[in-house]
Amino acid sequence: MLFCAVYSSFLSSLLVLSWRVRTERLLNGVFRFAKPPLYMISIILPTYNERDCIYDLVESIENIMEAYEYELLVVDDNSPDGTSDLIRTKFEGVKHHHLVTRYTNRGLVNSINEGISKSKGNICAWMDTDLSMSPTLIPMMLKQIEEGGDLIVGSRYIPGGAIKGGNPNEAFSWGKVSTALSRSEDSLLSAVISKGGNKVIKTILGSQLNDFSSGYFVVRKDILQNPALIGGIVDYCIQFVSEIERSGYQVAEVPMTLIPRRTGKSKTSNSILSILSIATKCLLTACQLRFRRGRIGKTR
Ligand SMILES: Nc1nc2c(ncn2[C@@H]2O[C@H](COP(=O)(O)OP(=O)(O)OP(=O)(O)O)[C@@H](O)[C@H]2O)c(=O)[nH]1
Ligand SMILES: [Mg+2]
Repeated sequence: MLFCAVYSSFLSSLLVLSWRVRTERLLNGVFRFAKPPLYMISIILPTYNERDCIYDLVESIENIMEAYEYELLVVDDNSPDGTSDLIRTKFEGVKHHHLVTRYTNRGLVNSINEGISKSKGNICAWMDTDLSMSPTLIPMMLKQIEEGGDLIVGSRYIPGGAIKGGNPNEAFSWGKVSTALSRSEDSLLSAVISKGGNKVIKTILGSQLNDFSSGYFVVRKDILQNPALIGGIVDYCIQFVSEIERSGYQVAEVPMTLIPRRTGKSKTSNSILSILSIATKCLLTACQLRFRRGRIGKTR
């Protein structure tokens, strides 16, 4: 009698166990693609006098990133226009939204570096905060990371991308460039130098990439150096992407179309002198990298 009871309870346990294993397998199969990704993304938003843009940008990121585990870090250089005050109010009580107000060492690169060092995610992203770069690219860039990418770059100079005010569906022509420029405050000189300069830098470095002055990145944090970024407002990008590419990491580009600034002021002047000075700095940076370390392709 006792033997029968023990035997039947053993049999029923076996049945329950096999049913559980089967159900788990089935559920895993069905929900394999619905599983939340095993990462957290820190979105760093460097700001200087972007009071009229940053609120809308934060709101659209909140909508786009609803399904992801993420944190927001607005890094503001104590903007006189009160960007920090606005964001402090907006972020009140929101657990994963942080405001970093900086009072010393002003600058875009220092701000992004501080955002990275304060971030808790294992993936970092940053972009301009004047609404010129669409946050809708983030999920696309994360997908590339999920597929094995280490650094993903928003790129104007690949098919599907376009300069400020441009139409990504139109083939390149200088006529189209002039239409695009009429929609933005950029000059023809800056457009020519940017497009031509990026080609020259690609050749100097022997890189697979096409946009070395993008400013829109998603990257695995464990591959970053400390400090992650070195250089000025534009040339830091060259050093950053080329060093990561040279180290043998997977770097990919996704097409990006820049949207003309609708409010606020540009921090990079459009004067001929300033454009030429930035271009010279970028060229020197590329040459230094090339002669210090050789062509990217050759070191692999
Ligand atoms: N924290 C911080 N952010 C900055 C600083 N300078 C610029 N930024 C931010 O860096 C981004 C790029 O600056 P922009 O003024 O848009 O420069 P740009 O894209 O060359 O110029 P536009 O033609 O106006 O788009 C923006 O999000 C700025 O708010 C700075 O000194 N500190
Ligand atoms: Mg901008």
